[in-house]
Amino acid sequence: MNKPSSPSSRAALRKRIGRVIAATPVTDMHTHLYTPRFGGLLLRGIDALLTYHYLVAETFRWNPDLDPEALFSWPVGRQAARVWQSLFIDHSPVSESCRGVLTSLQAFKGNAGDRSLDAHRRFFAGLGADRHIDLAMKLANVECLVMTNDPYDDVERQVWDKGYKADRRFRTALRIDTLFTNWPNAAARLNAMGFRVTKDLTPATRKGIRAFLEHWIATMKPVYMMASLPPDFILPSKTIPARIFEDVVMPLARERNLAFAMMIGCKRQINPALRLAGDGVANTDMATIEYVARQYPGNKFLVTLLARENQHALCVIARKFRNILPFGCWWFLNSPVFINEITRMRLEWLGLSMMPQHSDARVLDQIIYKWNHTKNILVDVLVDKYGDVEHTGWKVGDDELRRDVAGLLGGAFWQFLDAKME
Ligand code: RAT
Ligand code: ZN
Repeated sequence: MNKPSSPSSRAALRKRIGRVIAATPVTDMHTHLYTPRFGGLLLRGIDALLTYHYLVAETFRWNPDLDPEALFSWPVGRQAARVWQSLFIDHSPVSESCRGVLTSLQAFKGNAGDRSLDAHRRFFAGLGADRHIDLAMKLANVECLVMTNDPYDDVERQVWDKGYKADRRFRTALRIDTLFTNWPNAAARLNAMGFRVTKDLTPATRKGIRAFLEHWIATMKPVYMMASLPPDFILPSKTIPARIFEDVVMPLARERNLAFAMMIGCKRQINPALRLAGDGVANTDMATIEYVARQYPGNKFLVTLLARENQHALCVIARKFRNILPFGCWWFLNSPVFINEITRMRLEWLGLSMMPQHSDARVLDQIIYKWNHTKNILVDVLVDKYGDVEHTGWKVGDDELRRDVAGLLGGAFWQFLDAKME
């Protein structure tokens, strides 16, 4: 039997891995952040951090008398003050979302301990958007943020229509949920945008949808297309969303060699009163993923699933199909207990051919905590994995370590996007 490595060589390995992870720039492959050109769509600063929907959901738990409608009607500052009082002052902020606020504050200010919300507000008050982005990216060591760009979003579309100016810190991703979640509405709005479609999926309608996608691919130059798909999105099937996916989206994605990101497992609005905070989780039908991987070997799929129960099956499918790249610990799975479990499982079954994390940040400052918390876990996990390898006498050199970590923090994603399947 191999002898376990001595504590001192483990400590040395931990130091090496920690240094490499800290020094490696990150590509954050899915966020809800925007360039300054998108104005108010880019959320940042303490009030936005506190009114993040994860914290809003927790706040209602301590405020049984608070009508959600009332909270949402308040100015953001007042909402933030209630969250601060309930989650940071009346109780200690131990949940992952609360801890995240503190980690971000600590990175900016050296210490998050101030109980005065106004003191934290003063810190952010003087920061312009550009400087704020640079600072947050530096503190998180993120070199590239992939936005989520939805042509169905009227506010966002106006920015594109006026002319978008690329920003070297950001990339775009074309989000098309609406085509799959509510076709009658999607069709009406396509017509309003000048793309001729009818509610039946006639050849002319397929052409109209394709023209819409081609227009937005040309305008946005996305690095991938994406959709969060509802639990009842099953393939193959005769439903209109399924036909749009197979007849229109797949051929176009293949022609352009554009990966399609499938985010599955969100059960929208289980408590509609909570609005953005009202979504739940549902298991994914894994046969749908098997089907697309097998049926479309020339297409590429970035896949993240919301239910913990589906994570093992996703690893197994990715072992069989190289056109599947599992990514991230999404939303309700982005907490230490699950990041630890899922990252270990993926490394054990897929090696380094996966993307362990994306931030899903909706507020700029969140990139700091989301990456800091993940990197801490990645150090633990990699110390175990490289430690096990080194027990055999297979010493991992610094160059090899840097190569591997660069892959996990972005390289595997870019390589997958460039790859031609078949
Ligand atoms: O993680 C989140 O904040 C969710 O609200 C969603 O944005 C989800 O990530 C999505 O992209 O649909
Ligand atoms: Zn998201």
